[in-house]
Amino acid sequence: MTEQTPFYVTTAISYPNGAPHIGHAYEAIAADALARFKRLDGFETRFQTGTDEHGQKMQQTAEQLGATPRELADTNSARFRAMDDELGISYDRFIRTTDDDHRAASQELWKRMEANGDIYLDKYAGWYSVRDEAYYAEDETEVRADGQRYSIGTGTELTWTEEESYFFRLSRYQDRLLELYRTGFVQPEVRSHEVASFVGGGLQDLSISRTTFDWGVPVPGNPDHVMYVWVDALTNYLTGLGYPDTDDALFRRFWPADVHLIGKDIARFHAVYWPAFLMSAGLELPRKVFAHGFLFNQGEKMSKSVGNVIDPHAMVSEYGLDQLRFFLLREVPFGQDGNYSHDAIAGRINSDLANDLGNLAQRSLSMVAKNLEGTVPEPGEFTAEDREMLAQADAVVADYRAAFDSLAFHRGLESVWRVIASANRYFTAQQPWVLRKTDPARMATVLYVTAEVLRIVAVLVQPVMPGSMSRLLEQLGQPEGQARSFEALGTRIAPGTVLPKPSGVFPRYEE
Ligand code: ME8
Repeated sequence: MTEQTPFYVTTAISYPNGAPHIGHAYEAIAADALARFKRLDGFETRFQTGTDEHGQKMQQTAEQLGATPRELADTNSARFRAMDDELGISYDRFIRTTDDDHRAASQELWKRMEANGDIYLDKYAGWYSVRDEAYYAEDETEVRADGQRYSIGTGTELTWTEEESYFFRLSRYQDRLLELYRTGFVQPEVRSHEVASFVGGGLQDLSISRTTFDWGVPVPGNPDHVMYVWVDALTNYLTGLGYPDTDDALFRRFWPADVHLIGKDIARFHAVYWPAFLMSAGLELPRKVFAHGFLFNQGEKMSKSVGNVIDPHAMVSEYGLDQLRFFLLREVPFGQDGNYSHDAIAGRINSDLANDLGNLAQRSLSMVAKNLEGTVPEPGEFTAEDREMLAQADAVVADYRAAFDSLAFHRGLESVWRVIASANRYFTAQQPWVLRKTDPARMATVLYVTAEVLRIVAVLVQPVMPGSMSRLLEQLGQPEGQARSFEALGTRIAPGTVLPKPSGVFPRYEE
């Protein structure tokens, strides 16, 4: 057995101050597709997601609802976890920042930063957004007609905050951070430029504790303070590997993380604060921070007040799980903003899934069932067309892998669908239903080639549509395990393989 290479992917951990929405589902699905892809591609993969439960926003929301923050967190964290389970998210750990092991991890990180001389006590006076759990400098704010002050970047309301606070010497890390951005640490490029210009503009030290509420991790040695929620939130990526025990098998195997997958609104926290904390604590940096775009509802930002927030559960019920997963990853170039609309998803279900892939499978496999006793035939000598078809399917593996490794899911899927389109043209041109009478041996070869192309497609698309590709692979006589791994892509489907009775994998969407 060859030694597997470790791969650690994380999502952002969501605020459980309300129910999950489609933006949360989008991030979970993308990270899941990446984790499944790496597993199938032979990596020992660890995948972590969860909920970010401390801070002023949680405390305030709980007060408004007449609940304790803990009750609010328990209720909504369970909803996030239920969403993940419904979406088939294959996480290895669902972390909650109220988990016992997380307090120790956050406090240890703090102590390490303190030991490095990077933490001092002073007074904070400035603007704070509870919605964003973020501090903003004066020039990042504006006063609107209502006389209130808002964040220019996010439009959230700000409150003037003045209190004793511990500070982190972020200003010390400016040069090292700028150096880091030159290595491609932040992706896509547009986000890298954004953070580099923020850091290049000069860094203020960061307020990292609060005294006006108590829902958080206590600061070591001063229980009047709780940590700024982002300090403990970011630490979750370490907690899940057994930190502070750096000899823990998980920590040794999986740190540093290969990629933190997050949304573009929190790039600053992951690309500026987080690497600075880690440098200060003397820990290795994650290899990559990838910020995806935002999903909009027909071009509009989703918000509770507009009433256009999309519930992932309703989407799954309406369209089907794999259909939703496919749509989100195929439609939106990963890293850019994207749009959801009913017409777009219904269109993709009917064209890409039902027509292109579903029909190809149905047409070819039902011919195998009817004319070849449901058994993969021994092919005759391949014609130029057969060889070309197989060569195209073989070649897509490298493109797909390259696309997924750079998180360009849409590009990977697009390349597979080009093969499916060719296979449909090939099938139509070869007319196996005519060959059935005129040249059955040739028909068998055409059906063999088509089954082999379908096998390659189904193996590749598993990370995106695990359930339906599993059913398709079942119909192609490929048992779970090794036969479905990417390593098996190089071995042709075996003549003599007995296939179960075929049934449709992708129903059409009917209004
Ligand atoms: O930011 N489209 O939590 P969160 C796409 N707790 N992605 C979206 C989105 C949308 N419409 N709305 C939100 C937090 N997201 C912190 C993270 S990590 C140590 C702490 C994404 O619940 C968002 O960008 O506000 C983020 O990556 C994730 O959902 C959780 O957002």
